[in-house]
Amino acid sequence: MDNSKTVVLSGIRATGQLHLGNYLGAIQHFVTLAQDPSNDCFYFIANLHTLTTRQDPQQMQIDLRNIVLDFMACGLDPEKSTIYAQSSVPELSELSWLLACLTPVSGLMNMHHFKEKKDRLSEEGLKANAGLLTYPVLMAADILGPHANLVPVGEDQHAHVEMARELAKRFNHHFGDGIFPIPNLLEGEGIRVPGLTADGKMGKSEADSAIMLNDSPDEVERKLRSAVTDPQRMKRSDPGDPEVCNIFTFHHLLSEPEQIEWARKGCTTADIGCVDCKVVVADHINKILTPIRARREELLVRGMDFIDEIIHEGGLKARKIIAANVKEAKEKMGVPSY
Ligand code: AQP
Repeated sequence: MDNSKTVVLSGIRATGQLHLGNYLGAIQHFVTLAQDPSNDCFYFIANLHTLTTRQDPQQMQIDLRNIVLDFMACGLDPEKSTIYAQSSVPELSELSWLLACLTPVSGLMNMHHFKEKKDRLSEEGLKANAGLLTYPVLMAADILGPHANLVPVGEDQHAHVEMARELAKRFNHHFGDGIFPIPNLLEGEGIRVPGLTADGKMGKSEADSAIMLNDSPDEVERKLRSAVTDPQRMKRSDPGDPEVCNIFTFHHLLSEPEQIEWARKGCTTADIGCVDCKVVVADHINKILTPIRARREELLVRGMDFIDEIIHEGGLKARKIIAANVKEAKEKMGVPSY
């Protein structure tokens, strides 16, 4: 490993098809960062994290392969980035234990992500498992394992990266300066792409509320057409409030400033209807998805065996690097392999 490079790391759970939120919040940055030769990029499928909420062995393996296919359709090159499955690196679970012993339980219980997922499970009559509680510790191991410097993630994951930073500082303070680099988020706020339905989020398990990367142009238009807008705007002639409208958030994410102003003004004066706004957003989304769809088709012609090969090779490479770092961390903590 070339120590002069910036180590970039990020992961995606194997919980379904990738969606526009994954692309805009994370994958587009993966692709840009991977094009910079001063970066060494590690992108993985967090299949151990998947187990915290889903435990369907066959489906997880299908999702994992499809995500790697989509990574490549979005423009990642396995020759330039290390693409692997979390489960190929058992040392991550070992590091997670070391870090868990430095983590107060209260901090984990207060994590917004934990509370939200726990509530969603309880709505389905299910209980949160201990893995869900310790999710951020395993994520810290994912980040600190390859000595990551930069972690491109959407806004929902920022608190987890903050915890990884705290754990790196705590570890270094107790066991030796400079053992783990302190990982940084990408500069800027981080984005959250909203869902399309009233109470849904843009997530992998919410097909109606999310635009999937493999949705057809017609599906994108259909989903946008039925998306919620300002609930107070009942008729075309009613002025709307863009600040409470998810479609306006899409304009902020995808449109040029003049078009954002057109949408804001047109909505508040009732000069344009919600359908006018939605047509423009659907068009922006289809422009992003068209080349991804085309590349996925090209890749699929090769079958899926080459995807297995990529995951296998990436796993070997990532494991070699991470295992050496975890060995050092164990030794510093006084628990070497005897
Ligand atoms: N809506 C989003 N906006 C911006 N970024 C997002 N990300 C996810 N959703 C949005 C970013 O994508 C990366 C991987 O996300 P994940 O696999 O942890 O989350 P998910 O796609 O929401 O999948 P879940 O949690 O597995 O789905 P559900 O909850 O539907 O079961 C991260 O960088 C994340 O920030």
